[in-house]
Amino acid sequence: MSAFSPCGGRLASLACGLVLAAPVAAAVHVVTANPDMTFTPASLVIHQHDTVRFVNGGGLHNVHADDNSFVCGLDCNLHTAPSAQPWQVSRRFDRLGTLGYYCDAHGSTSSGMRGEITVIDRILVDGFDGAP
Ligand SMILES: [Cu+2]
Repeated sequence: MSAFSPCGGRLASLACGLVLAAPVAAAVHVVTANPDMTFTPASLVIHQHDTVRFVNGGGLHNVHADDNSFVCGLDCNLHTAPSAQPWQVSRRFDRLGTLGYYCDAHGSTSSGMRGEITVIDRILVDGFDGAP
């Protein structure tokens, strides 16, 4: 309870709490490519800077972003083709908005084995945008 503590007083501790709550750790979400040629969850909402781990749950699959920002199979560099191995790849999402993706073996930019990830701003979600 030192007078010099930034979190000492009653009002100060409220302000201190808000400051400490702001940098929430980025989360990791899992999307599974399934043997029945679906992704689950097919639609996922995440916060900016969160990571999505795509996991092959069985079958010949990869993940290919509609905007070509990533194509991943065994990895996202040299081995991007659909693979039946139990691969896992992780991507961090820094851009706001909705991005669709598909499996090259079973889908396209418009149909088949597809999913979408919507990236929203953490600040707005936490209610610090000053909206009435
Ligand atoms: Cu597939």
